[in-house]
Amino acid sequence: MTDCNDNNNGVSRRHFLRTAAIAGAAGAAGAAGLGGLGNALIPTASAASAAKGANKIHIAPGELDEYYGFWSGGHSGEVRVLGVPSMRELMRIPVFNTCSATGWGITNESKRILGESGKFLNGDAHHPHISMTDGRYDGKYLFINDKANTRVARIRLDVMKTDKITSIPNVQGIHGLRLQKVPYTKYVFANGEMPVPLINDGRDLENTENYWAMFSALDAETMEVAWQVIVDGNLDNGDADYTGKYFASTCYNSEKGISLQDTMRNERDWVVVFNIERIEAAIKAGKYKTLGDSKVPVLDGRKGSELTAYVPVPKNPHGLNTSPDGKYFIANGKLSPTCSVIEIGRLDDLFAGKYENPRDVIIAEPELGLGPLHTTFDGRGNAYTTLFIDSQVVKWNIADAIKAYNGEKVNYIRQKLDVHYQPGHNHASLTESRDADGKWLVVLSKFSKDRFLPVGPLRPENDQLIDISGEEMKLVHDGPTFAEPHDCILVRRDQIKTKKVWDRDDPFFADTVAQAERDGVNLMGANHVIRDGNKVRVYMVSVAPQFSMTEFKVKQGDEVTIVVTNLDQVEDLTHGFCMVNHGVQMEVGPQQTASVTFVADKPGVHWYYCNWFCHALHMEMTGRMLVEPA
Ligand code: CUK
Ligand code: CUA
Ligand code: CA
Repeated sequence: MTDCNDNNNGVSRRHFLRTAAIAGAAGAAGAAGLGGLGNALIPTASAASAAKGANKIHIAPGELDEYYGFWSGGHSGEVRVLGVPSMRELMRIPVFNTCSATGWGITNESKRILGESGKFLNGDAHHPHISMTDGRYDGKYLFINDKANTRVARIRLDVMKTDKITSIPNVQGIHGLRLQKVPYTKYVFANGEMPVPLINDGRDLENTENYWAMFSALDAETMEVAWQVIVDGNLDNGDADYTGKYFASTCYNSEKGISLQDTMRNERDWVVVFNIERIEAAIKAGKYKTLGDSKVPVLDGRKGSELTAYVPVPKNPHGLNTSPDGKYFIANGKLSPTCSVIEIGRLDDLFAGKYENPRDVIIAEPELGLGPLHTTFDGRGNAYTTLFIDSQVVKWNIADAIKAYNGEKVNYIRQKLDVHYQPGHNHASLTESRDADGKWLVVLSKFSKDRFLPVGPLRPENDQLIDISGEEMKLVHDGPTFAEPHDCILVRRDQIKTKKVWDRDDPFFADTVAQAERDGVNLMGANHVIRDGNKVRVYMVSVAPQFSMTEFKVKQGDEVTIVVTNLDQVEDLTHGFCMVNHGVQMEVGPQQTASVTFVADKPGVHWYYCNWFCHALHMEMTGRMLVEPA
């Protein structure tokens, strides 16, 4: 019997997985690990009973989805756009990766956006978030972090292209990323995860006491780093509140440990709350310094600072999520089976010094199960927390959890649902906004194991769709994904407005248009070959199924720039340009100008062709570059 015929044996396979995960975590944790955590005895609703949901999942051919979903692509470095609830993948948006199809990382337009960091061919995109106005998605931008190369990128949602990428100084590994929600997304908040020396130039390698992590705020419009705040410990995940005043982050490494064991030494780590008002006032008052070559103002938010408050929570917390009613920050326990609920309404008093014990802002600490990582909300007072080790999602009621914390005998757990397997993030529709509508829940499970046809040792992950519109969660769809979406965001389809063809004055290719103007070239018109020393700029247009220029001549060693403007105005009529044997390939959308530069280092005849299928005669859409020997 093969694995995948083993349908009757689901329970024991799950059991095996769970045991393996605990063994793994406990092994890592050593003696101080997971012993004594346990509350896996609450009855679970079976996945097999998840037959019919109240929501309509089947989207017939030709029908459109209700929601856009934006998935981070993890260490593939991209962002993916899905339709929800069909879970059909609609598009991929290259960000920190190179893309053969669109030429991202190859074209001049993308290289300008990638800047110096374009030398990196990899990225690790974790947290996609959409800009907001008054706590509601405004559909303008999507921001995403790059943990691998310490960057933050912005995607324009009108064209679904990356338009800015910023490398963050003074920190290493941007992990948590969230946006200011109110009054609007003025700041993009980015958590530096790995502590490093303040000036990390080799002068101070060994003294880990002098390693620090920082919280960064980028101006969402300019994408410049507005300020940074040094913290104790490190920063993992965070979220902003609905007043615009506070941002909270988990820290799992209060020990500033270097080894895994070190990072689990303390019984408690903390949530650090940033007082944005006070930070802005301190910047205005000039109470900052700068570090090394960086001009970014840096403030000191270490313990004792009036800019921050440190709230102890059980060891090694992970996700931090703001409830859509604006009342709570919820820190997910990870190594503790609990979530810590912080009442945002108490933070003014905390910063005013009215609490002796900062833990007095915690108003509930429900025990949920093993390995709580991330929490999401239905807008009806319920929270949904992923339990990594238990491979479950637990639905719990926040108000009841508060009652239980106050000693009342109430059961705050509403349901536990098996998911497959080892979930990281989960995300309910519109959950990060005031509009949280409690319809769909996506659970991003890290392991798929036996859920799909086996594809070799590397398996897909499994993003499962759960109907949460009724009392009971119902699992309705398995969605295999390639490495490795960490997170996703669901937004109503009317909240996104996309263009069908490019505007000719789009900033995406404005620099190329400016170069054409300097060359006296009308991009919409005739062909031009402009020689400028050994630089040659070749301007042509495309109209299906032809390039206006079917041959041009250059000399061996010339640096050739090809500029193609797609004159087609027809929706969906994208052309491409590929120069054979030159590593050159790009997308040219309707009314777009795109350009690519390479060295014509081989004498001879080199064909180019259109690589996006555009016409019955697409194969014939070709031309020749004739390279004279030097
Ligand atoms: S992290 Cu990946 S499962 Cu980067 Cu949001 Cu929690
Ligand atoms: Cu133009 Cu294919
Ligand atoms: Ca710790």
